[in-house]
Amino acid sequence: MLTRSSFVSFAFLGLQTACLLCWSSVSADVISSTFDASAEGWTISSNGASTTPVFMATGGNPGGMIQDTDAQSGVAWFFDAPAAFLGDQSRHFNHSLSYDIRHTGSGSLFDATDIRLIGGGLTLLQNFPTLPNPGDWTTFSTFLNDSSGWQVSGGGAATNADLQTALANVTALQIRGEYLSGAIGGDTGRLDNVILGANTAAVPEPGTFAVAGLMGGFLLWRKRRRAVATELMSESI
Ligand SMILES: [Ca+2]
Ligand SMILES: [Ca+2]
Repeated sequence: MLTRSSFVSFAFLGLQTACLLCWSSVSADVISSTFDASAEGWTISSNGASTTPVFMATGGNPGGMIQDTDAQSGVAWFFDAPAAFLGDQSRHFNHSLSYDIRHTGSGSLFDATDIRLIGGGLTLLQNFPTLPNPGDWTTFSTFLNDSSGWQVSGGGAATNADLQTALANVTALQIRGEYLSGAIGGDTGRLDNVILGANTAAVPEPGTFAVAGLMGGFLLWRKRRRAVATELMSESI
């Protein structure tokens, strides 16, 4: 027979499981390129005749990486993501996007758009306030929400609705590969560890709030119930 205390235990176990599912669903669908054995379908844009990156089996962060060398003046060139990062990425709204960049060559670095996310008729831009450390791997990371500095090309700050529209049908995801002014043929950009969906933003999603609220309520109720029981027990001694 299911006693009251065992029912409460079952209910608590259920809530714990529900919470674990909330968090584990985030890491179950991570998309990544670590270039362990190939260029994984990445291409190059806005770099003159160069449209394919060079795969390097070593020198990455760690292991393999991809790179390309500046072949066109006037615009920064981009690494373009393959099909795995495109299409319906709605589930990654409010999730993280990160990657590692390393560039070679000496000279002054220039500020420019770092990520272009194109989809649903929108081009969303991310311009990080920092530049890669010369000669070192530098990790760049953002979240796909309205609190992370995304801008609509030709418009203002991107809203959550803009992010959701673009993510519903991503047609291009581009990461800047060029950071040095001038130096055609002399500066090389390297990319490793592109990871989409590894983390959620600090503010929990509504579903998580609901479960957390239920758990908090239950724990408060159980604490009060135990306090009453202890009080009754001390009175009976
Ligand atoms: Ca690697
Ligand atoms: Ca350059």
